Amino acid sequence: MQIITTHQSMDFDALASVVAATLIYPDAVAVVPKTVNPNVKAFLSIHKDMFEMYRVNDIDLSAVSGLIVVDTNKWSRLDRMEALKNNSGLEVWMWDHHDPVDCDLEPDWKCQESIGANITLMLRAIRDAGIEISPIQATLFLSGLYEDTGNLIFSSATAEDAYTAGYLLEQNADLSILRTFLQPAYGEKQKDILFEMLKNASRRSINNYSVSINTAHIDGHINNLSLVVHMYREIVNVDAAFGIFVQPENEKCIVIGRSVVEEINIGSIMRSMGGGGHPGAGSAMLKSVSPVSLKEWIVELLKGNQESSIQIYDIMSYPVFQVPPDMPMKEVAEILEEKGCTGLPVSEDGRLVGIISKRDFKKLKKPSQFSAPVKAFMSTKNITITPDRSPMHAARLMVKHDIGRLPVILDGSIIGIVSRSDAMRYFYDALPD
Ligand SMILES: [Mn+2]
Repeated sequence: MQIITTHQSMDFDALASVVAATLIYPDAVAVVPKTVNPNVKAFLSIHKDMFEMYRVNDIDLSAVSGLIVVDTNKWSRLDRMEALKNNSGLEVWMWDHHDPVDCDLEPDWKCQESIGANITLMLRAIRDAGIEISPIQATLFLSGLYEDTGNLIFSSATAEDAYTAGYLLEQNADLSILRTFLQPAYGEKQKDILFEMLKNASRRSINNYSVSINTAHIDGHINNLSLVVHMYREIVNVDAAFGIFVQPENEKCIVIGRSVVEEINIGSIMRSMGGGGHPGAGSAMLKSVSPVSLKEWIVELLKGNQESSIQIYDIMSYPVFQVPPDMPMKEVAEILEEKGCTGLPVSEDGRLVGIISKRDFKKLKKPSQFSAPVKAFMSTKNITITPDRSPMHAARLMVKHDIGRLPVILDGSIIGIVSRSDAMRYFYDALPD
């Protein structure tokens, strides 16, 4: 007998991948884990008859000769399947889109790729084989795809995920059904926790990214804590947010993280804590650890485990041509023309005193003003940046202060300049893979 299975706390991508696997392996039996996410449970309660599925207790594990694992690469994430390791000659197939770090399944065959949703990988095979899918299947598959890619906005989402979403809409995936079930259950309990977290909200800077780590005590099991952390991150407006949820009665702590910057990889941080996840979202469950030391641990991981990030140092222009404050405007205009740039720092003894840009020339009302010194027209806002900050931080400063260039200052001296076009080039051309 061949069985298909997936990870515990089955989400839409996992269920979608199981159902897709039944199309690819028509003789195999779907065996789903006991723990199912609440929104998937709601979907299954209505669509139960559409899908034939079993629990591990319903089957004789010793009779299993083939195991098809979807949407995970770890034995520990499967529901009571360890016994299968004793089955001699067990063949294992694996379809997974998670980071292969710590992967302990050793499949005989695998399709393992970093892609937004696992269902995208399965659908590639389904389409290649010319297998038709029903509108209900398309709806389920699209739910999985949207959930794992955050409606295609997580940085893990790929063009193939988007094309696959288009294909599923062509197959009549029903968006109103999908909305009903994907809409997370945000209730009184979640609201109370979110309010509690917001009351104690604090933010800090780690490696130049804004981070908030919040501890909340919860009574018993509460669904959808990840949604609470998701909303918390948006409201506190940080690059990454962590919720440490303490359940005192069983000495358990659940850590949930969310990040919107590529440089903070939640999945790898959670893996270090024994959990898992994607670059943008993940969780871990820890026993007998104090929330205070957990918080310190997260900070240490954030400091150490960041992906190598691009800094201003890598995108700034240098050396920087600077003009003295007494230089007449006429000469400044000539230099701007000659250098083909739109602005220059004004400095005295290597120290920044202002910025002159083409825009400032509009302040000149009569020709005689062209002999006046640049210091009379320059902007003295002097918003600067240090070379270790991120391009995103530079972009934010430019938007906030409505300026087109930022002098890069190290130990009080100008070592470079980063302009709007440097930032644009970084965001559009030079994004690291
Ligand atoms: Mn997935």
